[in-house]
Amino acid sequence: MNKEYIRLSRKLSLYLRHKPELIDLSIDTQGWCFVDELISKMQMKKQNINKNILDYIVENNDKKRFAFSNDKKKIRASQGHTIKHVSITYDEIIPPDILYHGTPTKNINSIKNNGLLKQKRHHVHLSKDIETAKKVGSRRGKSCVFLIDSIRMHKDGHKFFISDNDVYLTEYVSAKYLILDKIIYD
Ligand code: HQG
Repeated sequence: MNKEYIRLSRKLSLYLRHKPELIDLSIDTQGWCFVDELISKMQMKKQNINKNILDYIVENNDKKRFAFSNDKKKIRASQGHTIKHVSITYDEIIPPDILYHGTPTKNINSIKNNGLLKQKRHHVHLSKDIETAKKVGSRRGKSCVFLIDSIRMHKDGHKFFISDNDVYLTEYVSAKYLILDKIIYD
């Protein structure tokens, strides 16, 4: 994807996950907005976008962050929201035995003490493979990967969900479910 499309993709994340009010965009509780409205309101902000470009970005986005509704009239980010009124109904799943969470090394002590918190987002985000977790953690510098005993969490009654783009989601990971002797350092 060229630089201009990556820039537009970041704008889409901003509007669809975090700040729709910047372009006066209406988003429903499932995260959907109308494609026509999104395009026209981005164009009003002088963003060079149209239906074809949007299709291309949705199709080629590296993490498949965005999805169209079946009738293609609506679009949403599949996960990662901070918008208060959005509460997507995700499919509840039985997790794999182990899930992974990448994080900057500066967070290690706090995570060991307090567990994994969802911070501003609506869930704690977990990955099913180490490589993806490494990428997530290294967005903000030197990082490490925590292993999570997700099957024990599930057996203890904690719920897991999966987004359309295969991100594993849960409300909170208590420190007791972190496998501390297996932290993976870069
Ligand atoms: C950290 C990207 C200290 C947590 C990725 C993370 C993901 C703690 C940060 C998605 C903590 C929150 C989400 C504690 C958690 N003490 N730090 N007790 N508990 N943290 O961005 O998981 O590219 O909200 O480790 O692929 O990094 O945007 O969460 O470092 O799926 O599509 O608090 O964002 O997707 O940061 O990333 P974030 P995340 P996109």
